[in-house]
Amino acid sequence: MRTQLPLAGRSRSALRRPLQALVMLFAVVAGALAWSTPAQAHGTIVGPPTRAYQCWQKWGSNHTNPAMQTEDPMCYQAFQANPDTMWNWMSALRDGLGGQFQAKTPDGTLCSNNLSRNASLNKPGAWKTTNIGSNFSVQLYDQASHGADYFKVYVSKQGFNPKTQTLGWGNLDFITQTGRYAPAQNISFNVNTSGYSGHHILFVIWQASHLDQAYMWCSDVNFS
Ligand SMILES: [Cu+2]
Repeated sequence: MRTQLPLAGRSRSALRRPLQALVMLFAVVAGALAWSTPAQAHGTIVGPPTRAYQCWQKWGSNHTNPAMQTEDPMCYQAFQANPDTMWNWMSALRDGLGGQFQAKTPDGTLCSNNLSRNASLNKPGAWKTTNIGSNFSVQLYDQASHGADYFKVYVSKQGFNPKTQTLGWGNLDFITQTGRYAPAQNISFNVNTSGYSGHHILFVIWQASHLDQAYMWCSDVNFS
């Protein structure tokens, strides 16, 4: 037995090298997946941009700029509360709501989709607005191409003030529910409204098609 040990040792180390290479390759692939998965998993409304997406677009590559505090206090407080809200602008989702959006989303948590990690998005204040007309298009960018069972679109009532009031279901006018959309990275649809002026919250629910997975967001718009 003893005389065979050196031979056994050699063959073991000869085996170890390809095994080590395989382990390293696996680690590299797993690391790449860990980085790319959050950024490719889901989507958001990019037009008019949702609160987190707009803050990510405007400040994501410049989020340590002290000017944000005075130029854009709402994005500033969101970054202070949790930068992950912006990095994961595509991940404002909950599974298994069964269409019970109102029952499972308390007043004051609509803009965060009742996700505590995104609570900063519910804060009233001077969120930057996107100018739109009474007829406008809503654009979803979905890196995962889930498709849509439907979108539900609401606009905050005329007289509701997003700068001072927290959004609840009673503050919304239901505008429309769309039909189904096939899986695609970009989905857009038109919305017709009337009677709105000034700063409103556009509230959109996306019921994705691959699972019972619901997204909710607020976009700040200025009807002009
Ligand atoms: Cu997804």
